[in-house]
Parts: sequence; C-alpha cells; structure tokens
Amino acid sequence: MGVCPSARMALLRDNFTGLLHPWARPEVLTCTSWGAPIIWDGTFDPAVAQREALQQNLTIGLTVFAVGRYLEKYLARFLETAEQHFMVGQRVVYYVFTERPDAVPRVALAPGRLLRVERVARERRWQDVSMQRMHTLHEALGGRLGREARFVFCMDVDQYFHGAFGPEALAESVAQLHSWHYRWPRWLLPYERDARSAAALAPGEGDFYYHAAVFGGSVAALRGLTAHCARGQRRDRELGLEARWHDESHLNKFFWLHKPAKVLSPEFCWSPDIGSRAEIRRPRLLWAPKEYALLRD
Ligand code: 2GW
Ligand code: MN
Repeated sequence: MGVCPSARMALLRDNFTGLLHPWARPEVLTCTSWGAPIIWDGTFDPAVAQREALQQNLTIGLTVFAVGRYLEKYLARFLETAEQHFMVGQRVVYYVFTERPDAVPRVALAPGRLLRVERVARERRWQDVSMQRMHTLHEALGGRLGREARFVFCMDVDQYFHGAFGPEALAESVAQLHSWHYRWPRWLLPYERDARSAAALAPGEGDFYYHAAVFGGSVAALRGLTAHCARGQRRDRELGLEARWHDESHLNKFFWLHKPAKVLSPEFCWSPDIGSRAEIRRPRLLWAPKEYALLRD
C-alpha cells in the first residue's frame, strides 16, 4: 500500500488523527478508495492525537445500552475498562440506557468524566432491544447528549476495553471493520439482499462489512445516521420485513451511501474466538463471551 495522499489531505483538515504513517503497515489496507484512513496500530501517533484533541477542548460521548440481563452480565466490566482505556485524559460523558437505572453499577470515574443514566422501556423481542437503539440515540443526540458532546461513540455493551482507544479514532463519521468479515470477498458479505428492505444492497454494492458494535462521529453526522437507520427499520416493519442483521444491516446501507470519514481496523473491536492473526497487533476492544442460551430466551 502506498502513501494515501487523500488521507494526508484529511490529516490537514482533521485534527484528531495523530500523524498518519500509512506506510508503517504495508501488509494491510490503510486507505479506502474514497480516501478515508483505515487506522491500524502504527499508522498514527497517539500522543499527537491526544495533544490535538486536548487543544480542541473536546467532550466525547460514549453511549451504551444495558437492558435486561445484559446489565448484570456486561456493564460493569465495560465501564471499568473504559475508565482504563477509552479517551483517557479527555473529557468524557457516558450515557447508559437501561430500564433499571437503580441497578447501574457505581464505577469510580476519573476527574473530567461523568456518567448519565437514561431510562428506556424494555422491548419484548431481543431484536427490538437492539433495533430500538437507533431511535433512542437519535432523540438523545437531539437533546442533552447532543449539547454536551462534540463527538460520540455508540457501542455494544457485550465487549470490554483491552488497549488504548483514544482520539486517533475520532472523525466526522467513523465505521468499524467487522473482525469476522474483513478478509472476505465482497459477494460473501452478509448484507441484506431482499430488495424490498430499506437496508438492501444489490450485488456489487458495499465497500466493507461494518460492525454495529462500534460507530461514531460528530453529533450532526450521527443525527443523520440514526435518523436513516431508524426510518429504514420503521419502513421495513410496515412491510413486515426485518433486515438480516437488524440495525447492523441498516448501518451498512447508510455507510454505503454516506462513506465514513475514518475506518477503524479490526484491532479496534476484535473477537478473541478468531485466534491470533499477524496483523492484529493490539486489540482495543474485545468481544465478551456470549451465552445465547442464557440470554436469548
Ligand atoms: C440482544 C440479543 C439477544 C438477547 C439480548 C439482547 C440484548 C441486547 C439485551 O438483552 N440487552 C441489551 O442491552 N442489548 C443491547 O443491544 C446491548 O447493548 C447489546 O450489546 C446490543 C446488541 O445486542 P448483542 O450485543 O447481543 O448483538 P450482537 O453482539 O450479535 O451484535 C451485532 O448485531 C446486532 C443486531 O443483531 C447489533 O447490530 C449489534 O450492534 C451488532 O454488534
Ligand atoms: Mn454485541
């Protein structure tokens, strides 16, 4: 992979990248066809990203849903490890969405970081728990979260931080490469294929398969993303359809139509079940083990 000229242009526009050294990882793709950086360990300087973000005096939001048993099972570890690794040294506001605010664990937060709990209704079907998130996020971004934060990351709760996840990940819009699919040919990617669905991608469409467990961006960009996905889900439901991977299918459609400004390598959200891979140097988030039998009843 040669030097990505437009990624260097983006560096000039975008202050939250750290120094880009795409040539430092010749064995992986470090630039998309539309010129967005794909950030891998070694392609950015975390200290520079940190300094540039501090100069901007940013507040960074991190949203997570913890409904039903996911609260006891995953939330404490997610938050505790976020304190160790997520945007350390920046101002951070966590938004936890749950139907049981009283059960949210009291995690000790470093100065400059705070946690807000928002009550949500519990959906009956698990698919709806996941899909309702887009609508709820849209409203939150239009309210206090949107006023407090400059950039926001939206994450699944069934994962934990394992390495530094810092301001190098910030950009106007940010998508996460799915760790199970980043090496697959495009025709095999699990996009929604039913042309009646708002999430459908036709053969030949799609850049990458993105993981809905991590996406982010500016408040304005995320307002657009969440509106698009929530609208698509609503239209599908009116037709009696449900996209193959729920909100993730709609997210993939959105990023096909509106290319992300930055793409995170699978190092940023890695599944340990895949085993070790030479190109995965330093995982930032790891998927927590699932117990489908316990959780999806
Ligand atoms: C979801 C499915 C089955 C049983 C329970 C739940 C569930 C999800 C729940 O009971 N409580 C809850 O808070 N959630 C939230 O939704 C939680 O934040 C969780 O991380 C998120 C997505 O559900 P999850 O993590 O079980 O789905 P995955 O790991 O298979 O995620 C991918 O696919 C999903 C759609 O099926 C979403 O797009 C998700 O963003 C993807 O990572
Ligand atoms: Mn998940």
